Amino acid sequence: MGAREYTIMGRTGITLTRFIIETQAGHPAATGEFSALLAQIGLAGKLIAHDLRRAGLIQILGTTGGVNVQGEAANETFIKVFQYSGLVCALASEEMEKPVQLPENWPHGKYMLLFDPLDGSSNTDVNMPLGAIFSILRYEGKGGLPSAPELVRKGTEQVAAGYLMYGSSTMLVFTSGQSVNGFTLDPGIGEYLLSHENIRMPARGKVYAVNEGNYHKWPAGTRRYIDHLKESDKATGRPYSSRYSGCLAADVHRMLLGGGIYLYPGETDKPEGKLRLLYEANPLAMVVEQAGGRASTGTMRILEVEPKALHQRVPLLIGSAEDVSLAEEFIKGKR
Ligand code: FBP
Repeated sequence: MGAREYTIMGRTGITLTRFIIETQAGHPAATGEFSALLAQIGLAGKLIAHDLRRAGLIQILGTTGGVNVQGEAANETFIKVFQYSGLVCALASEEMEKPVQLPENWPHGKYMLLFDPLDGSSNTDVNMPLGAIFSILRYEGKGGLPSAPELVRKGTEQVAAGYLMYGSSTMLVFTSGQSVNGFTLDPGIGEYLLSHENIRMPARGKVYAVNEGNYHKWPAGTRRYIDHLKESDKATGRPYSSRYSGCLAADVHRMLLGGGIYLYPGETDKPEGKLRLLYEANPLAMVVEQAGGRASTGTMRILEVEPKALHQRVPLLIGSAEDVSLAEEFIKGKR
């Protein structure tokens, strides 16, 4: 069931809160903690969207003296929304070297939240799409707060993941391991309404997103794959169109709805690429896989990558299953 005009009839158009309650009803053991956590992410999204919409007006330009003001502001918002929420026992941001210090003598939840507070930072002062990406893990440890190494977990251990997208409208898209659903913020009522129910990704697309400015830094297999996409061949829908927004969340959102592939490949002198495994690749890989797509390093499934460090980077190929499989063949030198 793809995206469709949301109406009040049927499930589309229902509020995020009702959707979460209905989903929770299917989990008798649910304590409501997870629902509250998702609702808090929605709140962070509303607050940041509000700031971003006014940014141009109050002249809060993206970079002042090299400091990513909006990235820091978004980071602060996530921390304010969660630090005293009692919903998490660990909070780690892509913007911070170490996890956020949570107050000791304060109630904690059983979830660990890893987040990229403002994705697409190069878009901040040019009014182009921005996003935020989140990954949710359950802490199984006994008592006390998890240490930083306990956040370094394989993508397959995520219990939920998703992203916020600040485009022409603000959207929250997430999965908790079953379907992928998208909610659009109706600023008039300040509510997220279900607008994209049970998103299924087309098996193959017609667009690709990559920073071709790095072409000469790529290994031969990656270059051959991008060349292949640009050759003319009606039967395979080539040439593909190039669509690179500078915001990973926005590009993946496009692929989720219309198919295609986003790549931030490894480079000959930087084989691990640019993107962060725990904050960017793992959560988006969970979303895309639940929608029928694939996410790979070029040689292995992103969610199977054994992480070694909180801020480790990983090459990322993500999108329609057939497109990612073909890209892997080129990168593995089979084509
Ligand atoms: P940030 O988290 O620092 O924004 O980096 C991620 C990102 O901005 C992605 O959103 C985007 O796809 C990519 O980096 C753009 O990188 P480049 O400018 O090197 O193409």
